[in-house]
Amino acid sequence: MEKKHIILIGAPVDCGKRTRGCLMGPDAYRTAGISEAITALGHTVADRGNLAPAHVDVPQHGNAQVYKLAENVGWTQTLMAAAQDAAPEGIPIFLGGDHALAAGTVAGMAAYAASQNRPFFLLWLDAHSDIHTPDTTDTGNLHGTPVGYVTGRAGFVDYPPLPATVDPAHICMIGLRSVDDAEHAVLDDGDVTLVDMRKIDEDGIRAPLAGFLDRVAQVNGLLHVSLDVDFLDPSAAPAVGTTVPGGATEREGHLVMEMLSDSGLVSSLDLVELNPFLDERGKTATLMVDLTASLLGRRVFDRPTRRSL
Ligand code: EXY
Ligand code: MN
Ligand code: MN
Ligand code: MN
Repeated sequence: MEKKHIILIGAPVDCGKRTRGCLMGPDAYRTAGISEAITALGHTVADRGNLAPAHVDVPQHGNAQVYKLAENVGWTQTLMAAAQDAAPEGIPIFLGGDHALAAGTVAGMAAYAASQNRPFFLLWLDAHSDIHTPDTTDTGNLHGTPVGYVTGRAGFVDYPPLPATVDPAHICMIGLRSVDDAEHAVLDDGDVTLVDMRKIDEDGIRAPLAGFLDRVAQVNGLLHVSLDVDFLDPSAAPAVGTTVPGGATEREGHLVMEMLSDSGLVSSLDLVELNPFLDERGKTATLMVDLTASLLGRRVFDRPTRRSL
């Protein structure tokens, strides 16, 4: 496999929800040996350490439920800049931190794609669609809103203006099994490719993913992957505050990562929602590191890949 330069960026974002613990995520991945796993595959790694949110003052949002808006906006600013700074140098892997971080990472990578005149695509591996806005969320937990922000939905008035919005038709969500009514209102007749667990039960995970990757390849797209721990079944990945039973198996997770690796299309990766406080002797952190290694070329047997990462 072609050797790459991987840039690890710690994003200890814990403001996207009220349950604390994701702030320990980046160091849990380091403790689980993410750098060593990547260099063992022949890649080079730069660890940029943990970032901190920009300091912004924003008024209280009209929806009184909204939680820690200023900190979420500050993180979005920081990560949007960090993504655009890192992307030209290699493959950024954002070590979360909760899914609120994707507002900044996805927006930043979409801006980078625009600067390269390449179409931007997003693969959302998650039990949830995270397409709320600050106005539609019932919980006020902004980790349920990053897709709403990057697709340009109204209601993100205090967030940075988007250099480039993400076309819903360029988003594929796999693993869905917990979608709120206000999210159905956007998704049911929308353009996001929806692969819920029922579809995976019936058709497997390979076919829908292969179809999406073919679409990305046809236009030489740039693909950002956002992997939420709760995409996986809680029995395989218990260390997350928003577990939903009936998730993807460990092998389905590896198949997704191996197919992504073979496609050669992945430009960047979020690892989000790991809460080490809820883990079982590092089981979940280790699985997420192993999945990252599969994305970066780890195989039991070498196979003629169609394209390297
Ligand atoms: N849809 C629910 C909410 O808006 O609070 C649950 C969101 C869970 C978000 C996690 C990151 O995927
Ligand atoms: Mn201030
Ligand atoms: Mn999520
Ligand atoms: Mn989720």
